[in-house]
Amino acid sequence: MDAIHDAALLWTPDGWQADAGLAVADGRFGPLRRGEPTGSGGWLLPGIPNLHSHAFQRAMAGLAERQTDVRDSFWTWRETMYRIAARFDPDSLQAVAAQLYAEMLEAGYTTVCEFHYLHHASDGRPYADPAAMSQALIAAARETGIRLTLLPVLYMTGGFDGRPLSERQRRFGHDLDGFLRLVQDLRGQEDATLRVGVAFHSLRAVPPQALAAALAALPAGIPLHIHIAEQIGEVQDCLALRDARPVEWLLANAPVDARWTLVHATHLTAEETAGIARSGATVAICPTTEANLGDGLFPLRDYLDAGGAWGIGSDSHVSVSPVEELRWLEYGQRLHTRHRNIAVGAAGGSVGQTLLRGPLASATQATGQAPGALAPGLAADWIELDRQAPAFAGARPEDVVDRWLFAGNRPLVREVHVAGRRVVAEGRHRDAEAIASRYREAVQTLLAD
Ligand code: NGQ
Ligand code: ZN
Repeated sequence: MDAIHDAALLWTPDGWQADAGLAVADGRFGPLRRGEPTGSGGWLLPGIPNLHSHAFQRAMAGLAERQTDVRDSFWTWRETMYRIAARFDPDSLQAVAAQLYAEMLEAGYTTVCEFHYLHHASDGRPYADPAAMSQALIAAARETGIRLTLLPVLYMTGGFDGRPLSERQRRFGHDLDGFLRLVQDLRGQEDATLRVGVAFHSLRAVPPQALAAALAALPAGIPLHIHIAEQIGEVQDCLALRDARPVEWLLANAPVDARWTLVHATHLTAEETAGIARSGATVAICPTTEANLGDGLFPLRDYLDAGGAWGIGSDSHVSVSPVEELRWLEYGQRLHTRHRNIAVGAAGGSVGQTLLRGPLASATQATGQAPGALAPGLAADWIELDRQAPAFAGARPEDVVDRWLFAGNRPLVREVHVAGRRVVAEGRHRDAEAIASRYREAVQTLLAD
Protein backbone atom coordinates (compact mmCIF):
# COMPACT_ATOMS: atom_id res chain seq x y z
CA MET A 1 0.00 0.00 0.00
CA ASP A 2 1.48 3.37 -0.87
CA ALA A 3 -0.92 5.52 1.11
CA ILE A 4 -3.67 5.44 3.69
CA HIS A 5 -6.23 8.22 3.63
CA ASP A 6 -8.28 8.52 6.77
CA ALA A 7 -11.89 9.50 6.48
CA ALA A 8 -14.05 10.93 9.22
CA LEU A 9 -16.90 10.23 6.78
CA LEU A 10 -16.76 7.99 3.75
CA TRP A 11 -19.56 7.84 1.15
CA THR A 12 -20.92 4.38 0.39
CA PRO A 13 -23.97 3.45 -1.70
CA ASP A 14 -25.86 3.09 1.62
CA GLY A 15 -24.89 6.55 2.85
CA TRP A 16 -22.04 7.74 5.02
CA GLN A 17 -19.75 5.42 6.88
CA ALA A 18 -18.06 7.04 9.87
CA ASP A 19 -14.38 6.65 10.73
CA ALA A 20 -13.05 4.57 7.88
CA GLY A 21 -9.74 4.48 6.05
CA LEU A 22 -8.93 4.18 2.37
CA ALA A 23 -5.82 2.31 1.35
CA VAL A 24 -4.50 3.00 -2.14
CA ALA A 25 -1.95 1.12 -4.25
CA ASP A 26 -1.21 1.30 -7.98
CA GLY A 27 -4.08 3.68 -8.60
CA ARG A 28 -6.68 1.42 -6.99
CA PHE A 29 -8.33 1.12 -3.62
CA GLY A 30 -7.14 -1.63 -1.33
CA PRO A 31 -9.25 -2.99 1.52
CA LEU A 32 -11.30 -0.39 3.34
CA ARG A 33 -10.59 -0.08 7.03
CA ARG A 34 -13.70 0.56 9.02
CA GLY A 35 -14.52 1.67 12.50
CA GLU A 36 -11.18 3.21 13.45
CA PRO A 37 -11.86 6.67 14.83
CA THR A 38 -10.01 9.17 12.64
CA GLY A 39 -11.47 12.48 13.73
CA SER A 40 -8.70 14.21 11.78
CA GLY A 41 -9.79 12.70 8.45
CA GLY A 42 -11.91 14.31 5.75
CA TRP A 43 -15.30 13.77 4.20
CA LEU A 44 -14.61 11.60 1.15
CA LEU A 45 -16.86 10.90 -1.82
CA PRO A 46 -16.29 9.19 -5.16
CA GLY A 47 -15.35 11.58 -7.98
CA ILE A 48 -18.25 12.68 -10.18
CA PRO A 49 -18.33 11.59 -13.84
CA ASN A 50 -19.07 14.29 -16.41
CA LEU A 51 -20.88 12.43 -19.18
CA HIS A 52 -20.92 15.13 -21.83
CA SER A 53 -18.35 17.70 -22.91
CA HIS A 54 -17.45 19.67 -26.04
CA ALA A 55 -14.20 21.10 -24.69
CA PHE A 56 -13.72 23.83 -27.31
CA GLN A 57 -17.03 25.44 -26.33
CA ARG A 58 -15.48 26.52 -23.00
CA ALA A 59 -13.88 29.39 -24.96
CA MET A 60 -17.29 30.76 -26.00
CA ALA A 61 -19.07 30.61 -22.64
CA GLY A 62 -20.67 34.02 -22.17
CA LEU A 63 -20.16 35.04 -25.81
CA ALA A 64 -23.57 34.05 -27.16
CA GLU A 65 -25.71 36.08 -24.77
CA ARG A 66 -26.55 38.95 -27.13
CA GLN A 67 -29.60 38.92 -29.32
CA THR A 68 -28.76 38.20 -32.95
CA ASP A 69 -32.39 37.80 -34.04
CA VAL A 70 -35.68 38.33 -32.23
CA ARG A 71 -36.31 34.63 -32.69
CA ASP A 72 -32.95 33.60 -31.22
CA SER A 73 -32.85 29.89 -30.52
CA PHE A 74 -30.63 26.85 -30.31
CA TRP A 75 -30.18 27.12 -34.08
CA THR A 76 -28.92 30.72 -34.04
CA TRP A 77 -26.63 29.84 -31.11
CA ARG A 78 -25.27 27.05 -33.26
CA GLU A 79 -24.19 29.54 -35.94
CA THR A 80 -22.18 31.47 -33.32
CA MET A 81 -20.72 28.19 -32.07
CA TYR A 82 -19.71 27.17 -35.62
CA ARG A 83 -17.92 30.50 -36.13
CA ILE A 84 -15.77 29.89 -33.07
CA ALA A 85 -15.29 26.19 -33.86
CA ALA A 86 -13.80 27.20 -37.21
CA ARG A 87 -10.88 28.93 -35.48
CA PHE A 88 -9.40 26.06 -33.51
CA ASP A 89 -6.23 24.15 -34.25
CA PRO A 90 -4.62 21.40 -32.16
CA ASP A 91 -2.61 23.82 -29.95
CA SER A 92 -5.53 26.08 -29.12
CA LEU A 93 -7.76 23.06 -28.51
CA GLN A 94 -5.24 21.66 -26.04
CA ALA A 95 -4.91 25.01 -24.25
CA VAL A 96 -8.68 25.40 -23.88
CA ALA A 97 -9.28 21.76 -22.93
CA ALA A 98 -6.55 21.89 -20.27
CA GLN A 99 -8.16 24.94 -18.64
CA LEU A 100 -11.56 23.26 -18.79
CA TYR A 101 -10.30 19.96 -17.38
CA ALA A 102 -8.49 21.74 -14.54
CA GLU A 103 -11.75 23.55 -13.72
CA MET A 104 -13.63 20.25 -13.85
CA LEU A 105 -11.21 18.66 -11.40
CA GLU A 106 -11.47 21.63 -9.04
CA ALA A 107 -15.26 21.25 -9.13
CA GLY A 108 -15.15 17.51 -8.33
CA TYR A 109 -15.49 15.89 -11.75
CA THR A 110 -12.84 13.18 -12.04
CA THR A 111 -13.85 11.63 -15.38
CA VAL A 112 -14.93 13.38 -18.55
CA CYS A 113 -16.63 11.91 -21.62
CA GLU A 114 -15.40 14.11 -24.47
CA PHE A 115 -17.87 14.12 -27.39
CA HIS A 116 -15.33 15.15 -29.98
CA TYR A 117 -16.22 16.16 -33.54
CA LEU A 118 -13.71 18.90 -34.39
CA HIS A 119 -11.60 16.42 -36.33
CA HIS A 120 -10.10 18.16 -39.36
CA ALA A 121 -8.62 21.50 -40.39
CA SER A 122 -11.22 24.22 -40.85
CA ASP A 123 -11.30 23.76 -44.65
CA GLY A 124 -12.32 20.15 -44.01
CA ARG A 125 -8.99 18.60 -44.95
CA PRO A 126 -7.57 16.02 -42.52
CA TYR A 127 -4.43 17.04 -40.61
CA ALA A 128 -1.20 15.25 -41.50
CA ASP A 129 -1.99 13.12 -38.47
CA PRO A 130 -5.75 12.58 -38.88
CA ALA A 131 -5.97 12.15 -35.10
CA ALA A 132 -4.21 15.47 -34.33
CA MET A 133 -7.24 17.07 -32.65
CA SER A 134 -7.94 13.91 -30.64
CA GLN A 135 -4.29 13.90 -29.56
CA ALA A 136 -4.71 17.46 -28.29
CA LEU A 137 -7.56 16.33 -26.03
CA ILE A 138 -5.62 13.30 -24.82
CA ALA A 139 -2.65 15.55 -24.03
CA ALA A 140 -4.88 17.98 -22.11
CA ALA A 141 -6.32 15.12 -20.07
CA ARG A 142 -2.85 13.72 -19.33
CA GLU A 143 -1.39 17.05 -18.27
CA THR A 144 -4.30 17.82 -15.94
CA GLY A 145 -4.72 14.28 -14.62
CA ILE A 146 -8.43 13.90 -15.40
CA ARG A 147 -9.71 10.49 -16.48
CA LEU A 148 -10.82 10.69 -20.12
CA THR A 149 -13.34 8.68 -22.09
CA LEU A 150 -12.72 10.00 -25.59
CA LEU A 151 -15.69 9.67 -27.92
CA PRO A 152 -14.68 10.42 -31.51
CA VAL A 153 -17.90 11.48 -33.23
CA LEU A 154 -19.26 10.13 -36.50
CA TYR A 155 -20.78 13.06 -38.41
CA MET A 156 -21.82 12.52 -42.03
CA THR A 157 -24.87 14.55 -43.07
CA GLY A 158 -26.35 17.97 -42.34
CA GLY A 159 -29.91 16.83 -41.63
CA PHE A 160 -32.48 14.03 -41.62
CA ASP A 161 -32.90 14.48 -45.39
CA GLY A 162 -29.28 13.41 -45.89
CA ARG A 163 -28.12 16.80 -47.17
CA PRO A 164 -24.34 17.24 -47.40
CA LEU A 165 -22.42 18.97 -44.63
CA SER A 166 -22.43 22.76 -44.78
CA GLU A 167 -19.15 24.59 -45.21
CA ARG A 168 -18.86 25.11 -41.47
CA GLN A 169 -19.57 21.44 -40.76
CA ARG A 170 -16.95 20.08 -43.12
CA ARG A 171 -14.27 19.77 -40.49
CA PHE A 172 -16.55 17.40 -38.53
CA GLY A 173 -17.10 14.85 -41.33
CA HIS A 174 -15.86 11.32 -42.02
CA ASP A 175 -16.68 8.44 -44.29
CA LEU A 176 -17.12 5.25 -42.34
CA ASP A 177 -13.73 3.76 -43.21
CA GLY A 178 -11.83 6.87 -42.18
CA PHE A 179 -13.80 7.01 -38.96
CA LEU A 180 -13.15 3.37 -38.08
CA ARG A 181 -9.42 3.90 -38.71
CA LEU A 182 -9.46 6.83 -36.29
CA VAL A 183 -11.23 4.77 -33.63
CA GLN A 184 -8.77 1.94 -34.04
CA ASP A 185 -5.76 4.26 -33.85
CA LEU A 186 -7.11 5.88 -30.66
CA ARG A 187 -7.96 2.56 -29.06
CA GLY A 188 -4.31 1.60 -29.43
CA GLN A 189 -3.49 4.42 -26.99
CA GLU A 190 -5.78 3.37 -24.15
CA ASP A 191 -4.20 3.20 -20.73
CA ALA A 192 -5.21 3.27 -17.06
CA THR A 193 -6.97 6.65 -17.39
CA LEU A 194 -7.93 6.72 -21.09
CA ARG A 195 -10.79 4.80 -22.71
CA VAL A 196 -12.07 5.23 -26.24
CA GLY A 197 -15.73 4.85 -27.11
CA VAL A 198 -17.73 6.21 -30.02
CA ALA A 199 -20.38 8.87 -30.48
CA PHE A 200 -22.93 9.31 -33.23
CA HIS A 201 -23.48 13.03 -33.45
CA SER A 202 -27.25 12.74 -33.83
CA LEU A 203 -29.80 11.00 -36.01
CA ARG A 204 -29.57 14.18 -38.15
CA ALA A 205 -25.90 13.50 -38.84
CA VAL A 206 -25.75 9.70 -39.23
CA PRO A 207 -27.98 8.02 -41.84
CA PRO A 208 -29.66 4.72 -40.81
CA GLN A 209 -27.44 2.52 -43.03
CA ALA A 210 -24.27 4.13 -41.71
CA LEU A 211 -25.42 3.67 -38.13
CA ALA A 212 -26.05 -0.03 -38.75
CA ALA A 213 -22.73 -0.48 -40.57
CA ALA A 214 -20.80 1.31 -37.82
CA LEU A 215 -22.42 -0.78 -35.11
CA ALA A 216 -21.56 -3.97 -37.01
CA ALA A 217 -17.91 -2.92 -37.43
CA LEU A 218 -17.19 -1.48 -33.97
CA PRO A 219 -15.67 -3.58 -31.19
CA ALA A 220 -18.28 -5.07 -28.87
CA GLY A 221 -18.87 -3.50 -25.50
CA ILE A 222 -17.50 0.00 -26.07
CA PRO A 223 -19.46 3.03 -24.79
CA LEU A 224 -21.80 4.51 -27.44
CA HIS A 225 -23.12 8.05 -27.03
CA ILE A 226 -25.59 10.04 -29.15
CA HIS A 227 -27.40 13.42 -29.03
CA ILE A 228 -30.98 12.27 -29.32
CA ALA A 229 -33.93 14.64 -28.84
CA GLU A 230 -32.86 18.08 -27.71
CA GLN A 231 -35.01 20.30 -29.90
CA ILE A 232 -38.66 20.17 -30.98
CA GLY A 233 -37.43 20.95 -34.51
CA GLU A 234 -35.47 17.70 -34.71
CA VAL A 235 -38.39 15.70 -33.30
CA GLN A 236 -40.59 17.16 -36.07
CA ASP A 237 -38.02 16.49 -38.82
CA CYS A 238 -37.59 12.93 -37.61
CA LEU A 239 -41.36 12.38 -37.59
CA ALA A 240 -41.64 13.83 -41.08
CA LEU A 241 -38.83 11.76 -42.61
CA ARG A 242 -38.82 8.56 -40.56
CA ASP A 243 -42.36 8.47 -39.29
CA ALA A 244 -41.15 8.14 -35.72
CA ARG A 245 -39.84 10.37 -32.96
CA PRO A 246 -36.03 10.21 -32.41
CA VAL A 247 -36.04 8.05 -29.27
CA GLU A 248 -38.84 5.90 -30.65
CA TRP A 249 -36.83 5.41 -33.86
CA LEU A 250 -33.59 4.60 -32.05
CA LEU A 251 -35.22 2.07 -29.72
CA ALA A 252 -36.84 0.33 -32.70
CA ASN A 253 -33.81 0.40 -35.02
CA ALA A 254 -30.68 0.03 -32.87
CA PRO A 255 -29.67 -2.49 -30.18
CA VAL A 256 -29.97 0.06 -27.38
CA ASP A 257 -28.70 -1.33 -24.08
CA ALA A 258 -26.42 -0.44 -21.18
CA ARG A 259 -23.55 0.46 -23.55
CA TRP A 260 -25.58 3.45 -24.75
CA THR A 261 -25.76 6.98 -23.38
CA LEU A 262 -28.56 9.15 -24.74
CA VAL A 263 -27.59 12.81 -24.43
CA HIS A 264 -30.41 15.38 -24.21
CA ALA A 265 -33.30 12.91 -24.11
CA THR A 266 -35.31 16.05 -23.53
CA HIS A 267 -38.47 15.57 -25.58
CA LEU A 268 -40.04 12.25 -24.64
CA THR A 269 -43.46 10.62 -24.64
CA ALA A 270 -44.37 8.41 -21.69
CA GLU A 271 -43.65 5.33 -23.83
CA GLU A 272 -40.23 6.65 -24.80
CA THR A 273 -39.39 7.45 -21.17
CA ALA A 274 -40.29 3.93 -20.08
CA GLY A 275 -38.55 2.46 -23.14
CA ILE A 276 -35.19 4.08 -22.35
CA ALA A 277 -35.42 2.95 -18.73
CA ARG A 278 -36.18 -0.62 -19.85
CA SER A 279 -33.31 -0.64 -22.33
CA GLY A 280 -30.74 -0.09 -19.58
CA ALA A 281 -29.23 2.91 -21.42
CA THR A 282 -28.02 5.95 -19.48
CA VAL A 283 -29.54 9.37 -20.07
CA ALA A 284 -27.03 12.25 -19.88
CA ILE A 285 -28.83 15.36 -18.66
CA CYS A 286 -27.05 18.71 -19.04
CA PRO A 287 -29.28 21.10 -17.06
CA THR A 288 -27.24 24.32 -17.31
CA THR A 289 -26.61 24.00 -21.05
CA GLU A 290 -30.18 22.85 -21.71
CA ALA A 291 -31.39 25.95 -19.84
CA ASN A 292 -28.92 28.21 -21.64
CA LEU A 293 -30.00 26.89 -25.06
CA GLY A 294 -33.73 26.92 -24.30
CA ASP A 295 -34.09 23.18 -24.90
CA GLY A 296 -36.84 22.07 -22.53
CA LEU A 297 -37.11 19.93 -19.40
CA PHE A 298 -36.34 16.25 -19.01
CA PRO A 299 -39.21 14.30 -17.36
CA LEU A 300 -37.10 13.39 -14.33
CA ARG A 301 -39.80 12.11 -11.95
CA ASP A 302 -41.34 9.73 -14.50
CA TYR A 303 -37.89 8.47 -15.45
CA LEU A 304 -36.90 7.86 -11.80
CA ASP A 305 -40.20 6.03 -11.27
CA ALA A 306 -39.33 3.83 -14.26
CA GLY A 307 -35.94 3.03 -12.67
CA GLY A 308 -33.90 4.61 -15.47
CA ALA A 309 -30.12 5.15 -15.34
CA TRP A 310 -28.89 8.74 -15.66
CA GLY A 311 -25.96 11.08 -15.17
CA ILE A 312 -24.99 14.69 -15.82
CA GLY A 313 -22.85 16.58 -18.30
CA SER A 314 -21.55 20.13 -18.51
CA ASP A 315 -21.78 20.04 -22.33
CA SER A 316 -21.17 23.65 -23.51
CA HIS A 317 -19.53 24.62 -20.17
CA VAL A 318 -21.56 27.72 -19.37
CA SER A 319 -21.12 26.16 -15.94
CA VAL A 320 -18.46 23.68 -14.82
CA SER A 321 -19.87 22.34 -11.58
CA PRO A 322 -21.70 19.16 -10.59
CA VAL A 323 -23.32 21.24 -7.85
CA GLU A 324 -24.97 23.53 -10.37
CA GLU A 325 -26.01 20.69 -12.71
CA LEU A 326 -27.64 18.69 -9.92
CA ARG A 327 -29.15 21.73 -8.24
CA TRP A 328 -30.73 22.96 -11.49
CA LEU A 329 -31.88 19.50 -12.41
CA GLU A 330 -34.02 19.61 -9.28
CA TYR A 331 -34.96 23.31 -9.55
CA GLY A 332 -36.20 22.92 -13.14
CA GLN A 333 -38.64 20.30 -11.90
CA ARG A 334 -39.75 22.50 -9.00
CA LEU A 335 -40.37 25.49 -11.27
CA HIS A 336 -42.35 23.34 -13.65
CA THR A 337 -44.46 21.38 -11.13
CA ARG A 338 -44.70 24.06 -8.43
CA HIS A 339 -43.76 21.42 -5.86
CA ARG A 340 -40.63 20.84 -3.80
CA ASN A 341 -38.32 17.86 -3.27
CA ILE A 342 -38.89 16.01 -6.53
CA ALA A 343 -35.76 13.84 -6.82
CA VAL A 344 -36.29 11.55 -3.86
CA GLY A 345 -36.06 7.78 -3.60
CA ALA A 346 -38.95 5.40 -2.93
CA ALA A 347 -38.46 5.95 0.78
CA GLY A 348 -38.43 9.75 0.38
CA GLY A 349 -35.49 11.26 2.18
CA SER A 350 -32.68 13.48 0.98
CA VAL A 351 -32.88 15.11 -2.45
CA GLY A 352 -29.11 15.64 -2.47
CA GLN A 353 -28.36 11.98 -1.83
CA THR A 354 -30.80 10.87 -4.54
CA LEU A 355 -29.20 13.31 -6.98
CA LEU A 356 -25.70 12.15 -6.12
CA ARG A 357 -26.53 8.45 -6.52
CA GLY A 358 -27.69 8.85 -10.15
CA PRO A 359 -24.36 9.83 -11.72
CA LEU A 360 -22.41 7.46 -9.49
CA ALA A 361 -24.60 4.45 -10.29
CA SER A 362 -24.25 4.93 -14.07
CA ALA A 363 -20.55 5.87 -13.99
CA THR A 364 -19.12 2.55 -15.14
CA GLN A 365 -21.53 1.82 -17.94
CA ALA A 366 -21.53 5.34 -19.36
CA THR A 367 -17.79 5.99 -19.21
CA GLY A 368 -16.41 2.47 -19.68
CA GLN A 369 -14.27 3.07 -16.59
CA ALA A 370 -14.24 5.01 -13.31
CA PRO A 371 -16.55 3.09 -11.04
CA GLY A 372 -18.50 5.56 -8.93
CA ALA A 373 -17.78 3.93 -5.59
CA LEU A 374 -15.12 3.80 -2.91
CA ALA A 375 -14.60 0.06 -2.85
CA PRO A 376 -11.64 -2.36 -2.85
CA GLY A 377 -10.17 -3.08 -6.28
CA LEU A 378 -11.81 -0.09 -7.96
CA ALA A 379 -10.04 2.91 -9.45
CA ALA A 380 -8.93 5.27 -6.68
CA ASP A 381 -10.76 8.45 -7.71
CA TRP A 382 -12.20 10.55 -4.92
CA ILE A 383 -12.94 14.05 -3.70
CA GLU A 384 -12.74 15.53 -0.25
CA LEU A 385 -15.20 18.16 0.93
CA ASP A 386 -14.01 21.08 3.05
CA ARG A 387 -15.57 20.15 6.37
CA GLN A 388 -14.34 23.41 7.93
CA ALA A 389 -16.43 25.51 5.52
CA PRO A 390 -19.20 27.58 7.16
CA ALA A 391 -21.71 25.91 4.83
CA PHE A 392 -21.21 22.71 6.83
CA ALA A 393 -21.55 24.24 10.31
CA GLY A 394 -23.40 21.81 12.53
CA ALA A 395 -24.04 19.35 9.68
CA ARG A 396 -25.00 15.80 10.60
CA PRO A 397 -23.74 13.11 8.21
CA GLU A 398 -27.19 12.78 6.63
CA ASP A 399 -27.17 16.53 5.84
CA VAL A 400 -23.75 16.75 4.21
CA VAL A 401 -24.76 16.10 0.59
CA ASP A 402 -27.81 18.38 0.80
CA ARG A 403 -25.58 21.15 2.18
CA TRP A 404 -23.00 20.57 -0.56
CA LEU A 405 -25.58 20.74 -3.33
CA PHE A 406 -28.02 23.32 -1.99
CA ALA A 407 -26.16 25.76 0.28
CA GLY A 408 -24.54 28.77 -1.33
CA ASN A 409 -21.96 29.13 -4.08
CA ARG A 410 -18.60 28.80 -2.43
CA PRO A 411 -16.73 25.80 -3.88
CA LEU A 412 -16.61 23.11 -1.20
CA VAL A 413 -14.27 20.59 -2.86
CA ARG A 414 -10.92 20.74 -1.11
CA GLU A 415 -8.92 17.86 -2.55
CA VAL A 416 -9.29 15.66 -5.62
CA HIS A 417 -7.47 12.42 -6.40
CA VAL A 418 -7.53 10.51 -9.68
CA ALA A 419 -6.02 7.03 -9.88
CA GLY A 420 -4.57 7.68 -6.42
CA ARG A 421 -2.77 10.88 -7.47
CA ARG A 422 -3.66 14.20 -5.88
CA VAL A 423 -4.46 16.75 -8.60
CA VAL A 424 -6.30 19.38 -6.53
CA ALA A 425 -5.17 20.64 -3.12
CA GLU A 426 -6.83 23.46 -1.14
CA GLY A 427 -9.35 23.73 -3.96
CA ARG A 428 -6.74 24.53 -6.64
CA HIS A 429 -5.45 22.40 -9.47
CA ARG A 430 -1.72 21.69 -9.11
CA ASP A 431 -0.94 23.58 -12.36
CA ALA A 432 -3.80 26.07 -12.29
CA GLU A 433 -1.68 29.16 -12.94
CA ALA A 434 0.37 27.90 -15.87
CA ILE A 435 -2.71 26.38 -17.49
CA ALA A 436 -4.72 29.59 -17.05
CA SER A 437 -2.05 31.82 -18.56
CA ARG A 438 -1.72 29.59 -21.63
CA TYR A 439 -5.54 29.61 -21.87
CA ARG A 440 -5.70 33.43 -21.78
CA GLU A 441 -3.22 33.68 -24.64
CA ALA A 442 -5.01 31.04 -26.69
CA VAL A 443 -8.42 32.68 -26.28
CA GLN A 444 -7.06 36.11 -27.13
CA THR A 445 -5.73 34.70 -30.39
CA LEU A 446 -8.91 32.73 -31.07
CA LEU A 447 -11.11 35.79 -30.66
CA ALA A 448 -8.86 38.27 -32.50
CA ASP A 449 -10.36 39.50 -35.82
C1 NGQ B 1 -22.99 20.21 -30.41
N1 NGQ B 1 -24.55 20.89 -28.72
O1 NGQ B 1 -22.70 19.28 -31.16
O2 NGQ B 1 -22.12 20.93 -29.94
C2 NGQ B 1 -24.43 20.45 -30.08
C3 NGQ B 1 -24.99 21.48 -31.00
C4 NGQ B 1 -26.04 20.25 -32.91
C5 NGQ B 1 -25.66 20.61 -28.02
N2 NGQ B 1 -26.51 19.83 -28.60
C6 NGQ B 1 -24.96 21.15 -32.44
N3 NGQ B 1 -25.88 21.09 -26.84
O3 NGQ B 1 -26.70 19.57 -32.13
O4 NGQ B 1 -26.23 20.20 -34.14
ZN1 ZN C 1 -23.49 17.92 -27.01
